[in-house]
Amino acid sequence: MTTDDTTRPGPTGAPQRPADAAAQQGGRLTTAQGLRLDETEHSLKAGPRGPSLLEDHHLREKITHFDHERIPERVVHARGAGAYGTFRSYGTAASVTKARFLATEGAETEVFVRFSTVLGSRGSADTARDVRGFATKFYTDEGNFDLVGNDMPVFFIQDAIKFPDLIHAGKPEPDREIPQAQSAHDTFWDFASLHTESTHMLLWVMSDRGIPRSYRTVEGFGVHTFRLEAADGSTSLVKFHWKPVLGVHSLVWEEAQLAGGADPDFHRRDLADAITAGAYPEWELGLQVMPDTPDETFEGIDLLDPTKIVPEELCPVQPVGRMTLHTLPENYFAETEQVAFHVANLVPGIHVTNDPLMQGRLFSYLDTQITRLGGPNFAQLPVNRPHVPVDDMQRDGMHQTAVHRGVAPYQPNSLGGGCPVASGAQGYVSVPTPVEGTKVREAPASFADHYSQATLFWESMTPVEQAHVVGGFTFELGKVFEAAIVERMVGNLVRVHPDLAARVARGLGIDVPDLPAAEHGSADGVTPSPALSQVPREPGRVDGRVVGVIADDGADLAGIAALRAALDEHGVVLRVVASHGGTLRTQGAEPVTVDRALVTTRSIEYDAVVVADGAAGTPVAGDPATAVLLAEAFRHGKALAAWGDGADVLGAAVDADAPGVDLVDDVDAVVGPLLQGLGMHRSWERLAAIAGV
Ligand code: HDD
Repeated sequence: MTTDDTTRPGPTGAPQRPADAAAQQGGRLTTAQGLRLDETEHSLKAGPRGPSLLEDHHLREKITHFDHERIPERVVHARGAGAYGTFRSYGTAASVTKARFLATEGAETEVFVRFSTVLGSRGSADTARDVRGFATKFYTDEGNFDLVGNDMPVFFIQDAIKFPDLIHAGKPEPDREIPQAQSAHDTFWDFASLHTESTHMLLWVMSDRGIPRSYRTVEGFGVHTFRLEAADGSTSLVKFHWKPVLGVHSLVWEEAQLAGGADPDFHRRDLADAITAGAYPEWELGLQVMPDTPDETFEGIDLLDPTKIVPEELCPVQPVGRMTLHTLPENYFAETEQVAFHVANLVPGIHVTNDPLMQGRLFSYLDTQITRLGGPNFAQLPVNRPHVPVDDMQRDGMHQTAVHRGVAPYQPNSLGGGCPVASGAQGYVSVPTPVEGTKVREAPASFADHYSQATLFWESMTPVEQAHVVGGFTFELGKVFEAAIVERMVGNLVRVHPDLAARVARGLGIDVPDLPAAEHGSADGVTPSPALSQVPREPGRVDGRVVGVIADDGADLAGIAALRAALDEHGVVLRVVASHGGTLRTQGAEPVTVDRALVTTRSIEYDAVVVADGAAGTPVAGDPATAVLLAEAFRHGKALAAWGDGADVLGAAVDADAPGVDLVDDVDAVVGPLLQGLGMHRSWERLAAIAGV
């Protein structure tokens, strides 16, 4: 899905590379030692037909470097895309934290954000059903603060010691190394069904949240409860939330699967195209602030349990600042691949809690970077370097790029004038919380509640969203071969809600496991949280959305120009889809550039599709690919419209009486319904009818 009107379409409508993209570092080709080379086409040989010579240093240097171009991919979150931006504080957080980048009104802090999937390898498809990582590095004037979160507010496990088990179960199975980037296989559901604390998270992943429309439309969550400390020393327990200004939107499952094949870079491309076109993605950062009580609970919810949310209706999210992503990395490897986040990168006023998942993470990130980035000096890489002076006493090690001066990298010293000196109370001081206890391998009793919030999530979904959750479980469990695993999992779903279990069991063609009534999940006593639903109550922003218009030579090109102008006013991008690339011509009208030929496109590229007057009877109307495109857009709940005889083409492919399908006489009448449809993201009524709910 692209908003890249700055790039011209190529011969078949695919965008062309900007002209300046060919520039390298400089004008002359050299070796790594700066020696100018005569050429790089032929190795040095003993005669044109002779063997290559060992003395060809250029050949050996070039190939040796190439042989070592890859570094280990991240053990999780290997596939990602990033961007730089700016965070601007509203100053409203000053009452709860002394962190300057939050507490100071108007303070601007540079950030780097990396979005990711969790399970897939670096080259896997973006639209796999999965959790999305949402990691933000704030280069604050007090040092780097990393908020290493996800697009879901809970997690599969309550204790970091289970993380290797979770990931071993979710990654491709060890014998054949399949399936790639998918949880729809036996080992994942074996673990998930036996490890019932995952159930709440499973509902999130099987819901529409597991297949976001774009990185620009995901929420972000710090997941854990943090302890914030204000300037007066008072503390609160806080959860971080990122709210996308464009709203929270998802794909539908078939769309996600199609995108996985037709455009595996769907989310990466979308982020890059939006930023290139100046449609900068934005999020508001918000806090749920709860009292720092000795039992660390809020309204009975254990704040140290990362499988629990605090519903926004119980504790509203208070906005504290806004982040705008405006600059793309120039080099994927140097920046997006080498960025290293760490939950332990904190600044004064922000502290960790004893959440056992968070505690384990405090160890893991530094440890993994040492392997992944080849030693302990990765903080010197440009993308990781703080934007404040660094005066540490770390020395040497692999890939040391600093030339440290002086002879006294130790404390106390007199040879270095005592420098660098510690800052005392002006530095990072841990909140003096009391710690005592008997050594045990145990969880608190409240962690044993594995179902109540899964039920809360289920109850908070609209019927069409519930149908999608059922579809998610049915698909994934339908891919599991071991019947006992499927049965065990459906039994767990009974504990969430018997209706959910019955519908999944029906889809799988199995009986619902017979559990004692006392173990059945129930909506009794559950107060749904409407904030968890993604169905918009009113139309949201439409800028950056993409409308495809189907046309061919002879179509109403003046109408297309008028439609483009009308949509442009709302920041909506129009793309002309035709039977061929190049240009469309109609007598008496200005020619129109084709953005996508049918052969290079698929329905997934458009949020809405329109058929132009004059399209009937043309090659584009007769091509079966057009009928497929329209039928897919219809099934995916997208706004559809046609003017003039375009109605014949649309009406032949889809049910023209269905909600969100508008056949009109004049192109002007297309605009209103289109904007309404785009603002609602989907025709929820049509999706509900398709799902039979
Ligand atoms: Fe993690 C990467 C988020 C639990 C161990 N994690 C990683 C990234 C994100 C998260 C967004 C990618 C960062 C990037 O873009 O470079 N992880 C989470 C969240 C968790 C979580 C929200 C639970 C609330 N993670 C978690 C646990 C452990 C790890 C419990 C280990 C005990 N995570 C890692 C890691 C990674 C990582 C192995 C892999 C690459 C990296 O760190 O830099 O250390």
